[in-house]
Amino acid sequence: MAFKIILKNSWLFFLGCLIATALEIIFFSPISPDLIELPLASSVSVDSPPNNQLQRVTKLGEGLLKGPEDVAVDENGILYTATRDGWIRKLHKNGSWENWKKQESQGLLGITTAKGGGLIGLLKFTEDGVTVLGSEIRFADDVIEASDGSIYFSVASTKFSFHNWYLDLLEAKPHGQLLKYDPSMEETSIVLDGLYFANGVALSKDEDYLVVCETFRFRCLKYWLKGESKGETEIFIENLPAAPDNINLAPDGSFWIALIQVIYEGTEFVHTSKVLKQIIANFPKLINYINGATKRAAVINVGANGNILKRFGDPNGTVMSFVTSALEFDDHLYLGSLNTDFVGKLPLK
Ligand SMILES: *[C@@H]1O[C@H](CO)[C@@H](O)[C@H](O)[C@H]1NC(C)=O
Ligand SMILES: *[C@@H]1O[C@H](CO)[C@@H](O)[C@H](O)[C@H]1NC(C)=O
Ligand SMILES: [Ca+2]
Ligand SMILES: [Ca+2]
Repeated sequence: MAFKIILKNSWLFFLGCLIATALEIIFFSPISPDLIELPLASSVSVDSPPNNQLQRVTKLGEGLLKGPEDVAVDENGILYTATRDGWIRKLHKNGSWENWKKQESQGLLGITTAKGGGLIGLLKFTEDGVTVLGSEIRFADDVIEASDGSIYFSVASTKFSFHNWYLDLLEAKPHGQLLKYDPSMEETSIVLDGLYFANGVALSKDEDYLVVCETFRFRCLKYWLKGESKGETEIFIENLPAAPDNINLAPDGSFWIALIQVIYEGTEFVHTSKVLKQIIANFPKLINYINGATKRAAVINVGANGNILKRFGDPNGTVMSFVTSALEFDDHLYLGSLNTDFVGKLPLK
């Protein structure tokens, strides 16, 4: 009899603990999730037709560069990248790397060369020093400068920071923005709000529109800067086979977009359940099981009309994974990644 009561009590205790944990997970969850619209199964697979071109890259600066997310090349052919140790490094044409500028933050992502010389990240770096663009920004992502000096940049999330980017994906709410910094007024204004993780930003060849990618919406938008449609937004490309990160204009007027596998194959169901998302968000180690970014790499070349022209991949991530940017220069593609210690270089001809 006594044994039964103890057993009953321990079950009650167990049940109580379970309920308390569940309530705690849901009420103290760092996220209030929505569901993710996954790309249609019919969307072309990242690996179709299968190719492993990204396994053939030459590794630049191997061992020196920690997570070179973005790359930029200036008119003299000098390559720049910002790495996770806070350094901005330059690759000179003679093949030697220079530790150029160091900043406190390890979260400097997108960079672009400035028209008047130097480099623009969220900060502008010149030989003379560093200038801060605009106000307090939690999670700036990519940046581009127009020929009139305006600087367009994306804020991936106004809620989560770079270190918590996966929570933003789990929450799946549109916390992203596209901003414009006007250097003559020294003012920053919002161009587009309510974006789903605003990431890569690129200007078209004639600067008549810009493209901004929404990572976990698996699409990129076109925002018209000139002409009849000025101020209007339309879809540039949607239903991408993986999540778009940085985008760069190619010399022929097409664009290179890096695609990241933010959802590990077979774990899509997590993104269709709010409770599961809350549980995962409470146990950050679980995120490693559902995030496929480090498992493979893919980049696509998209024409100005939004058609996919070329695709390159590393389907099993043997050489490169988590490729976040692809930049074409002098018949080569330069590839940045958050999971390598080098910049990849691939001949295009
Ligand atoms: C390469 O060029 C840079 C910039 O001109 C120079 O500072 C560096 O010393 C050169 N390195 C070698 C090994 O020649
Ligand atoms: C990855 O793919 C390459 C061919 O593209 C193959 O040679 C290699 O064995 C694969 N590695 C793994 C771990 O599957
Ligand atoms: Ca860039
Ligand atoms: Ca990015």
